[in-house]
This record gives sequence, C-alpha cells and structure tokens, in this order.
Amino acid sequence: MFHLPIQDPASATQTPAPPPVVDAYGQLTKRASTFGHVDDLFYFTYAVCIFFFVLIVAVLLFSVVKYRRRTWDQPAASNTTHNTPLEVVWTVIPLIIVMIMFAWGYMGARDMTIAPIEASRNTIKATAKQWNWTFSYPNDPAQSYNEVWVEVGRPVQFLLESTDVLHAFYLPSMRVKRDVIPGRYQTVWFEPTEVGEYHLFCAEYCGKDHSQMYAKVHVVSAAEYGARPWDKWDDSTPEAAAKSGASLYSQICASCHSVNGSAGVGPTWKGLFVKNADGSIVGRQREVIEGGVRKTITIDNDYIVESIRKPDAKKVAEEPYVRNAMTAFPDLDDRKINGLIEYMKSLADSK
Ligand code: HEC
Ligand SMILES: [Cu+2]
Repeated sequence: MFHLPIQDPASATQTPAPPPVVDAYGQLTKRASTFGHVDDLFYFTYAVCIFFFVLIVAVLLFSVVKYRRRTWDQPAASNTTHNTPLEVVWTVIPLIIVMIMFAWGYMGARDMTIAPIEASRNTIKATAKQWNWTFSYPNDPAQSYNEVWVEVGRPVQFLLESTDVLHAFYLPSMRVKRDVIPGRYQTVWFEPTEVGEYHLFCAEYCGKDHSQMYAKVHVVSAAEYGARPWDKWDDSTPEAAAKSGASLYSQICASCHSVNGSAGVGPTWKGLFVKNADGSIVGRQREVIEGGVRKTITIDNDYIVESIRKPDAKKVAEEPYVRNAMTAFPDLDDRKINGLIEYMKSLADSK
C-alpha cells in the first residue's frame, strides 16, 4: 500500500534500455552465459509432455470410436486384466525419462550452487527479511536495499541469508533460483552478459507483503560498477541525513510503519517526536513492556537505537501493536540509524 520498494527517482542510475525481454518462443530472454540447461531442460520436459499428451489422447479417442458398444446387448469384446510386457514397457520408459530429467536437473542445480573461483572471489551477500532485500558488497561498508549492482561479464556469487522466515532468491533473466533458509547460508552464482535492469523476486511465500518483496538488479559496465553506485548515503547536514533516512525508510521500514498516522503492522512514526513552542524537539511518552514489567518511558535516541537493534528489549505495550513483533536490523550502522532518527524528528513538524 505505502510500500514502493524500488522507486527512488532522485538517485536512479542511467542505464540503456534493455533489449527485448522475450525470445521467439515467448520466453524471458536469458541474460547470463551460464545455465543453458535451464531452458534446455524446460523444452525437453515440455516436448515430453506434449508427446505423451498427444499419444494418450489419440489412443483414447481411437479406442472410444473403434471399441464402442454398437448394440445394447453386445457382450464385452475382451476381458483382459493384465498384460505383463505392456505394463513393463509403460513403467520402464517413463522411469528412464524421469531419470534423465532428474540427472539433468541435479547436475544443473549443482553447477548453479558451486561457484567457480572468480565468482566466489566476487561474493555479494543478500540478506532477506520480511519484506525486503539488503545487499552487502565485498570489502565495502556501504549497503544497498532492494537494488543491487553487478558487473557485466564478471561471474558473481550471492551468499544468501534470511533473518526470519523462508524466502527464495529468484532471478528469472539469469535463470537462477535458490531458497533462502533461516539459520544457514545458501549460495548461487551466474555471469551476466547484458547491461540492463532485471527483476529479482522472492519466490517463497513469506507473509503479508511477499508480493512486494522484489528488488532491481542493475547489470552495469566495469566503470560504472567501480564508481560504487550503491553508496548514496549523504549525511553532510541533518537535513541531508533526514533525506537519506527517508529514502531508507521507504525501502525497508515502510512495509510496517506509516508516517501519516495510519496504523500498520508497527506504530506510525508520526508523532514519535513533537516540536515544542520554543522549537526544541522531544519524544512522546510510550507504554512499553521490559522484562515482563509494564512501564512508561519517554522516547529518545537510545530507545530508537535499541528498538532497531534489539526490538525485544522493550516491546511496545499499546494496542494493537502489543501482539506484533519486529525483527532486528543488526546490520544497520550508526550513520544509517542516525539518518532514520533525523527523519523521524523531521516528522515532528507535520500536523
Ligand atoms: C515486519 C514489520 C516491521 C518492519 C519491516 C519494521 N518494523 Fe519497526 N516495529 C514493528 C512492530 C510490530 C513494532 C512494535 C512492537 C515491538 O516493539 O516490537 C515496531 C516498533 C518499532 C520502533 C519502536 C517505535 C515506538 O513507537 O515505540 C521503532 C523505533 C522501529 N520499529 C523502527 C523501525 C525501523 C527503523 C525500521 C526499518 C529499518 C523498522 N522499524 C522496520 C514492525 C516492523
Ligand atoms: Cu520472501
């Protein structure tokens, strides 16, 4: 509803329009040099299905016409109940076909998850959580949210992590899909061949906003990649920090927190801070439960930081949020949290 994960016009990067997205068969065009088996196996399975469909329907129709009962008292032409050679044939042939699909798919899945050395040296971590994606680049403190940049022609590995429930990393243009499983790392790799923008989807139903859990994948030239386009955090002034915070909010907090006073999964941010007549900004009172004890606190920076890093320490005790939980964002660094706080404070003015 108020969740627009991949829109950020101010910072949109210039990439040429991607070439046509579907091939002659209406399939989404493949943009990776890797995993040709996905399409081959798809067409093989498709051909097998069409072949058997036509064969079975043809035999069925033929039999219906040829062996139909011509008069009401006509006795059955045959009472055969078994035919061992025929049964062996129709068991063994499908078994062979299914084993071909299995072996082909298994080898393909293995190729997709065991990365070559160039790809493992270029590993981007993708953290999935309800309902967004966070990307961390090799040896780089800056992260991006619901947008990721990869270099054209360079194999890349994704290390997949979930901080809450099952998700799945699905990038159809690159023909890769991999479950993201809480409590363990999964990997997947590919080599993009075409500059452009592609969609990454969550392909495992993961709750209310699962359908909003998609990200944009920018495949860019080496020069553009070298400029670290994901590092957009500006906190040179409190206003700039609030603006950066607002953009981060819309990417990873807006699915649960509104800024206009309406109720979401979590409390609205409007009115967390209020502006006094003298211009000073102070936090409102909040009923919380800490260690099972209900108390009233005044919202301040420490409380916000704690709510983001350790949301369970003080749970909001006000209806209807008391039953809802927030999962921690342990990866957000101080600069990001400061930007979010500046943004919350900037809302103090809004009536
Ligand atoms: C999956 C839903 C969800 C997401 C996403 C989420 N929150 Fe929350 N948040 C909640 C819920 C539910 C509560 C209230 C219950 C509690 O304290 O855990 C809450 C409480 C809070 C509080 C305490 C607010 C108060 O009114 O006392 C802060 C601060 C907060 N969240 C910040 C954030 C920030 C910053 C982000 C983005 C980085 C974020 N939240 C993303 C669900 C979410
Ligand atoms: Cu998901």
